[in-house]
Amino acid sequence: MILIGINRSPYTRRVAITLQAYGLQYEQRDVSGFGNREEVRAANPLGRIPALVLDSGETLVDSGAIVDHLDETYGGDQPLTPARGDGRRAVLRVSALMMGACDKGLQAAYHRNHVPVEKLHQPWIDDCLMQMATALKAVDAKAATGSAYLLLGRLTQADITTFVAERLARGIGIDTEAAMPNLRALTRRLLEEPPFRSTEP
Ligand SMILES: N[C@@H](CCC(=O)N[C@@H](CS)C(=O)NCC(=O)O)C(=O)O
Repeated sequence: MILIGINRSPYTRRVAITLQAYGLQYEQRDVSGFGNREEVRAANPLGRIPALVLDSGETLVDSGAIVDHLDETYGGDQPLTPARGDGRRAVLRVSALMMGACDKGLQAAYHRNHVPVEKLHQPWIDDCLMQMATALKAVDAKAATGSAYLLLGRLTQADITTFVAERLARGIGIDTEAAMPNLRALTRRLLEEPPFRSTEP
């Protein structure tokens, strides 16, 4: 399999961590949506990373669809997102919050980076960052037990999406140490595990 994208992208890193958590071999092409438009569009007409080229040649796009395929194919009876029931709903809820938090963080970052200085609208940036922080705080409350994983007593997609969202939040200036200390402690622990450590950009 070939993973298209750089791990600085939270969505790409989510897929990279998932591939490694399942013990899968893959190659990675370090390309970004803005820096390598042609190569990215050849894999994904929307021009976004990640994309995953399967051994059959088929290309999957969007991190949610990719991890769903990996769960179905390699997850056995303990996929990172459970196949059904309360556990599935709980993991999907955290994953949706954390992927949405990444969306909001990147909207703020794109506005900062792609809009001429005289057109910057700080209230919009502040609002996006506030939405991201509020979602992270909701997950911080879940991490308050201090257990190694957020849900189900084992690694799930809830931990992976939380990990990448916290990393992005820190990168764009949210003080997660002060505002979400439980969540920060969780991501420190996760970083000790090989799939998290080896995907550090
Ligand atoms: N919902 C998508 C989001 C992917 C996404 O927004 N990727 C960013 C990189 S972090 C990107 O390629 N942005 C370039 C663009 O939107 O033009 C997913 O989960 O894969």
